[in-house]
Amino acid sequence: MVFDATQQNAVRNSGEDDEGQPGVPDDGRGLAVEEARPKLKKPPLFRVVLLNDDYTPMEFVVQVLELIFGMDRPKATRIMLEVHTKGKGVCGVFTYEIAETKVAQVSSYSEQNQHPLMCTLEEV
Ligand code: TYC
Repeated sequence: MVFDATQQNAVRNSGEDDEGQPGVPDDGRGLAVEEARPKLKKPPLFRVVLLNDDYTPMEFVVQVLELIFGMDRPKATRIMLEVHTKGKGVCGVFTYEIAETKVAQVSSYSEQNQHPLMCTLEEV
């Protein structure tokens, strides 16, 4: 993360007398400078949620979780079974672009293999 430490706010300080804001250095011309607060915000995060269906083979879902979400087989199997029994399950939490890309990859890989497997985004 890059923060421009040279950003400064000019703050009017009292001129000749020595009564500026405490702790704010005076430049001798009636102006004091203080560091601006960094204008950084955490990006919004999105859950990629896998949905159950009656047709996609369990083995295919496990492969998708390994291939697209980088899970090992035990974790992929656990998430697949969670989706199978509860109707949906979280594959991971990502920034918007990455989450959208994962959803598109799941759709395209499932379509290529003629399975109706679906997943969606949920803002965290
Ligand atoms: N319910 C599917 C079956 O019985 C398996 C399945 C699991 C499908 C998870 C989709 O996201 C899914 N073959």
